[in-house]
Amino acid sequence: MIRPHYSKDVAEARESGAPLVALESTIITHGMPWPQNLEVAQQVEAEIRAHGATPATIAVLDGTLHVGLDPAQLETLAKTADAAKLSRADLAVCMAEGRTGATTVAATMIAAHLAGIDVFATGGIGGVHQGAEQSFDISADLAELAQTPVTVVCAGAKAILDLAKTLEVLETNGVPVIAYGQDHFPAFWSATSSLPAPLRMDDPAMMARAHLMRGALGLAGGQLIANPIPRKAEIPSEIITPLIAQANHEAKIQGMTGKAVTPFLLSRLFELTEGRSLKANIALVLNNARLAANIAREITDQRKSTTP
Ligand code: PSU
Ligand code: MN
Repeated sequence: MIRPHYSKDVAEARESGAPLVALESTIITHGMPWPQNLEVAQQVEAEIRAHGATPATIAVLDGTLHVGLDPAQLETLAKTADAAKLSRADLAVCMAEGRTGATTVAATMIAAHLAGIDVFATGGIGGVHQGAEQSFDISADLAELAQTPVTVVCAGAKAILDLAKTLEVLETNGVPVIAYGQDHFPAFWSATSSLPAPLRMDDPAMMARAHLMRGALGLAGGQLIANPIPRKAEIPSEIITPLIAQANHEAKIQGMTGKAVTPFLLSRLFELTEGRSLKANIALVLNNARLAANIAREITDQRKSTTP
């Protein structure tokens, strides 16, 4: 197996068995505009450190798979306007060709697992797009959750997706979807939705226990933790719903397909909501970073206490 390049911090944490939290980089290159993308990436890393874990931002730089970026590398990536978007299908090709790319949820899970990292924090996952019955557009993130044993903390999924179908596909593929502290599935901008969450947990220690239990059962695949956006940062649905409809309509009439669809919708929503979506995004990503750090610490502690 290939050995990724570890940053100094990540290498030290791995050696001492300290808790680590993986972070994706597509949110930096294709999810937020410069320079807020860099500021948010730095804040998320700081939040994970403040909660007792080491952040490991994952990306491919000039063909090398990096697990943990130093501050200069993070800044370079945030400024790379033409970075590729790497999902499972693209990762090996980008590395073979010596190019630079940012990892999606799917590719970040692959790299995290390779590095022995159990927990990964992000904003929103990819899912089943609206109109998927025509377009067949279903994110590779869902298949990855079904096969790679990493616990992914997100704020649910954006309503650019069909949330009900997304939950159905996750259920079909045996992915536990666990809402944190509430009975309903959170919907990224909104703390709740009309959809009941398949599972609920109120304690990060139990999420850690379930993660270890899946491993002990030899089950492939990860867990999806759906952590609601803090209430004070929510965007009311009467504001966001028509803008999502507009963005989806524009994607359709412009003939967007494949991996271009999600980045197009994300950047249109940033434009359409102006500052508001960015503020909400920052609040929810930081909230996810905190929960992920707590789960990672619990996993480390529970492993120690059961290893003789
Ligand atoms: N949804 C968001 N923000 C994001 C993404 C999705 O709300 O940044 C990014 C993530 O990297 C996710 C990817 O893994 O888009 C999914 O892309 P696709 O739908 O093409 O699989
Ligand atoms: Mn897609």
